[in-house]
Amino acid sequence: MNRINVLTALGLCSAGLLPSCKEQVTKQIRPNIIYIMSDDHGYQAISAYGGGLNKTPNIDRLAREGAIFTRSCVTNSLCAPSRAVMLTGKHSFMNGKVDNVQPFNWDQDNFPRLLQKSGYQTALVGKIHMDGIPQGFNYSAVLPDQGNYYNPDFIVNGKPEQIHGYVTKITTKLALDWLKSRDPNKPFCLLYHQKAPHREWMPEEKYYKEYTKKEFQEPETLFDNYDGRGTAAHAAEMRIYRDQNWSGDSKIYPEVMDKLGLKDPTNWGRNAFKQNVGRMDDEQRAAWDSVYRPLNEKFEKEYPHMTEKEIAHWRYERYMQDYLACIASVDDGVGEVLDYLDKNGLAENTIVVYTSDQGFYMGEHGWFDKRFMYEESFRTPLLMRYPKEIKAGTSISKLVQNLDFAPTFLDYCGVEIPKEIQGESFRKLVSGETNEWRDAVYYTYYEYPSIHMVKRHYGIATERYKLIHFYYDIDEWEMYDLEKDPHEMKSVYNDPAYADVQKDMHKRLNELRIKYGDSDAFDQHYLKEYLKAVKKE
Ligand code: SGN
Ligand code: CA
Repeated sequence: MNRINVLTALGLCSAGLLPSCKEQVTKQIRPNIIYIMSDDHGYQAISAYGGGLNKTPNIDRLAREGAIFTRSCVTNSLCAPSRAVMLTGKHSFMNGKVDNVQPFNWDQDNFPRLLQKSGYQTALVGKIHMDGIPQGFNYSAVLPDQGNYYNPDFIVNGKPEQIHGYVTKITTKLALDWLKSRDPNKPFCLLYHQKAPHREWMPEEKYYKEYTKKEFQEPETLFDNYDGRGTAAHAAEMRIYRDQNWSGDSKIYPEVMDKLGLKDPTNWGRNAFKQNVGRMDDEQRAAWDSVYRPLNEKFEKEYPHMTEKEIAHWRYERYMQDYLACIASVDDGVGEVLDYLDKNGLAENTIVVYTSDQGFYMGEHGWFDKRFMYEESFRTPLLMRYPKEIKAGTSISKLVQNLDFAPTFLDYCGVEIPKEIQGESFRKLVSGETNEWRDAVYYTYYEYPSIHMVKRHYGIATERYKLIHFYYDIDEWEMYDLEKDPHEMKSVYNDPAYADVQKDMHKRLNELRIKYGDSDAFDQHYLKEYLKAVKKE
């Protein structure tokens, strides 16, 4: 399609029939973009990263036919802030969306809008987690807030609509429907954002049938006691064993909880469970019960005789079964979209990116959730295919960030990168044209006090070291040597052997804060706004 258009344009050009023929040709050969983002998908759960937990054949295709980034990371490991960074190419303290609570200002520039202005058709499908009608899109079909797994509500071009079925499959269908209905003569940019595998993990029927039979190997640090780290790791409320709830997370029916005397003081999990399965129709509910009821019955019998360790293992496995089953549907969706590109001759000229809004803990340090600047949540998967420029089998270990997407896409599409954008285009890095790249990144996290109780922090990561400052109701520094301590088990802050490194890391952190324009005044401002906003909720 694109080639034919180009030839037609060239024909017309040589016949002198088009006034601005050079412009026409460049416009028509501009690449398409499909930016796929899932929610809370840690790199450990993508087989191309070698974790061994599950198989993601379709996502892996992107690595095989394109590039895998082994140290791609976020600037702020939380959903809505990460999305705001991705759209604007600016750090949280610059785009204003520092946490999940405060509003996002859609009036500022975002890369889809800049592409749209330059002739692209743009669409956003799935989770965006920001109020207001998305701006910069010819079509949007988004989930309100977190969205639901079964029979979800969508907001289609501003209008609410409930769609029957399973959210991951619906999101894929909406994306494909839009691709099929677009104007084939214009380049396109599609943001295809899955809600899965966000908590509380509710898989699709065929996959809960399969995954509830699976067993998983525990990570080395499942029984971490946080010695060697500061107050923040101890205080966080994200332990699978202690902080996941029985009904919402582990899918133990409220009546079974009652029989076993299992507690849920706030009823959060019970309500979530009722709400989640309450959305199902009779058929969906019967299918669910055919698998989860026997599982509950088995647990009811075994629980009274289980040791603490056995319960911990059970909870870990229950979590992994549902979490990874949700990812299986996400992977199917990627497969369908790649098939569509193949069948329609679009694979060559379309940049396909797979990433997540942040990483996630799968039992490392005993945790689930994210937020911390520690590796599992700081890093996020990134795979990218663009046969025209990226060699199959490329692996990039440089520190790229979600801050870089906007400038990278604008670069590929020949659109000028606005000055206020803080990220950098990694186009030449991934094509192999250069190996020059930044060697340190800056991180901020603000949402505290809040669910999971991860303290406010900011920090710097280089390829080898990481320096983090936890502040607000504590004032503690931590530093890690990732080469010697890849699981970040022991802070070496104030260890005399690292005195020089520590001094240098402090200096570099200050430089980054100046470079990106961060300051204590910003912290104070956002803190005030945050406390005001949570009071209102
Ligand atoms: C919900 C989840 C949390 C999660 C936040 C933010 N609890 O509150 O575990 O950290 O969303 O996630 S739940 O019981 O309601 O599922 S984010 O990805 O949207 O930032
Ligand atoms: Ca998320």
